[in-house]
Amino acid sequence: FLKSPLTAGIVGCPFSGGQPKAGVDAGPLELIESGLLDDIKALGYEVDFQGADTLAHALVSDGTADPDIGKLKKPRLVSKVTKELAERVYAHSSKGQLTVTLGGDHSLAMGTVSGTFKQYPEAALIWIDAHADINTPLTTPSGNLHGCPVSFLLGLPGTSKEEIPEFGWIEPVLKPERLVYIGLRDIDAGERKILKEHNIKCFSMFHVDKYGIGAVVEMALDHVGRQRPIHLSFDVDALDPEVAPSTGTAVRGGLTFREGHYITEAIAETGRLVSLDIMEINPSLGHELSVQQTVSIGRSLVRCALGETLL
Ligand code: Z70
Ligand code: MN
Ligand code: MN
Ligand code: MN
Repeated sequence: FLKSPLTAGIVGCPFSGGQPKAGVDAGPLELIESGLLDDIKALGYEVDFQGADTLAHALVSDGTADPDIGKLKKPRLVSKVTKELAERVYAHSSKGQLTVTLGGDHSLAMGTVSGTFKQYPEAALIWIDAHADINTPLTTPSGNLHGCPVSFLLGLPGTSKEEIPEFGWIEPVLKPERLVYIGLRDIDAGERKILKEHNIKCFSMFHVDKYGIGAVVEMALDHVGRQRPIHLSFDVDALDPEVAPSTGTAVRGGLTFREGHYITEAIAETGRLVSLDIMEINPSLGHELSVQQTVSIGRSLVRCALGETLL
């Protein structure tokens, strides 16, 4: 799917508006400053990078008020930023680049997945997370849009143009059978119902323990189909908090360092990765060592997804 010379299109998204904690917007710059671009070049990729603040202009408030819509918080801001992001991701994808989006909170996936699937309508979405992020405007307990991106991409009830015109630009590009989760362990009641109703394949931490990460990734790839382009959306809170502490909603009992990396390596091995998100690194949470550790793991996940450990 990708054109040679292999080029990584890097999109930095300093955005925190999909959740309440400040600081997650500093994730992209920390990743870049730690040397991520040189890492990627060292792997043999050309790098197409527009700046750690690619979306900065979209983040500048134009002064219009953004009251809640139902429970949803900052809906217009999230919509505006993710729409812009979708266009950026599509611009990279349509040039045959492997797009790497650095978040920012996970509401950004409304944009990344929209942009990727515009170029690759038959793609599969592999979502690595402690959370399912599949709440709808009707089910969300928190109103935080980082808990909702998947429902908009699937076009679930409550997300349609008619019901919420503010997000009318999002096309329901995703089919439930092309979506698979790994790492889940904190699901809301409404989400559980949606996952069941739509028969969405979920590998929770129970399954990782039961089958081992190797078998889980094989089953995940079998489920979505082995010939499809892959969008990998990686929320670092899928990892255990002892491994990646600097994130907004840490949940105990997550993926080990190796399990997290194994996922990215196995997907690199397929040769079908077209788009990667690294989300929810918050450098303002935890002590300096925690932050270093979390940024460093974000960076190594990108390297592994781009093939570092394949010989
Ligand atoms: C909860 C909600 C969430 C990330 C927390 C939490 C969602 N299900 N996602 N942290 N990354 O508010 O909808
Ligand atoms: Mn998430
Ligand atoms: Mn999460
Ligand atoms: Mn939340």
